[in-house]
Amino acid sequence: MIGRRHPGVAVLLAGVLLVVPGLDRRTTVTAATPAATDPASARRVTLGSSVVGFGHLLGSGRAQPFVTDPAYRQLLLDHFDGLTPENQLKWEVVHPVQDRYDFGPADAIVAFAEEHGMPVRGHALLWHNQNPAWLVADRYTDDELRDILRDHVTTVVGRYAGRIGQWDVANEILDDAGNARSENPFIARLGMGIVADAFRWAHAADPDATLFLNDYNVEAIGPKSDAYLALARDLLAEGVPVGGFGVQGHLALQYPFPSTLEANLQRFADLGLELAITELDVRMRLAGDPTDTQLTAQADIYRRVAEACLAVDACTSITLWGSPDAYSWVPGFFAGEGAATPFDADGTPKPAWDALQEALGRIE
Ligand code: 9MR
Repeated sequence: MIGRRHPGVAVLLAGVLLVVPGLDRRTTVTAATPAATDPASARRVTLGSSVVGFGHLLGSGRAQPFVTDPAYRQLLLDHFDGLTPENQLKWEVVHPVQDRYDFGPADAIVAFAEEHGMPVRGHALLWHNQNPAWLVADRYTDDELRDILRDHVTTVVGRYAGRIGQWDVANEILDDAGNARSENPFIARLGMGIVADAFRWAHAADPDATLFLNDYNVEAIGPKSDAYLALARDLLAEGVPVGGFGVQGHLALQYPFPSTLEANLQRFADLGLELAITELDVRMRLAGDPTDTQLTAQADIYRRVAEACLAVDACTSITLWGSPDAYSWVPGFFAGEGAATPFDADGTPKPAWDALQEALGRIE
């Protein structure tokens, strides 16, 4: 259904199954017994993790923990309800050659998730990064490029129809000023109309999947989130099947907390969209191990994000990006920063994990 108001998370009795829109179509998530007096436990927000390291072509030295590290797979099972392939559904992995798709890495994760009753988010169909050389070689006519995208969206979404409940269809398509991102190879050539096409093709391939716009630096109310709000409103007015807005949540101790997060989520919810925190992590500058002060401040940020999501009925999931710290993308991208996930390098929970659990009403 287009632009529908999601019903929120159905609240049933303690210990029975709760329904998470979009993420629950083939699986339900067993609820922990909520404390009757705790408002945070009035509904369950799906807590997901990205799955790192398997099938990622860039960064050749990278570990492949999903394949090689049983402790990592156990961490996923012990702590998370759902999974997002971190790199395995990006073009460079899933569509490395024009006439060949490689679904092996994504299939392995989706099968693992299904085996364990974990819903899967799909990431990402239209993005400016991690595109294979053949795609960005600029040797196609506009019509050919459009056909290539249609084939990709149709094939990838179609393969997982009924199995991947949410897709980040358009990822990071606006810059920080709120303008169309010129590095996006499809938008650069075909204009913003291609975004609507991508949503329509994805919807045709899996009418039940919830289709998201997704970006970073959109946690707070500001020029970029304003532009997304306007874009979402326009797309919905045109009947484009946008169903959700994903706020990535790559936060850092050294920057102010986005204190308008809840209000920002709510205004997208008011359009009828589902909300998700899609890539949460909280990095910090390090000189050795994190200090207790840093760990406490980090825990506070995780807690505040969870509280903001819980405060908005249409916010149904929080995905942590790349837990544990050993497998986080952060140190490779921000020199001198790290410790961004709620689990230290060997998978031991940090104060941030307890704070997140408390905020979500999963522990007292
Ligand atoms: O975590 C991903 C990392 O392994 C990749 O090397 C990187 C390449 O661009 O992408 C990372 O994930 C990104 C996500 O797909 C989109 N939002 C920003 C994330 C962090 O860069």
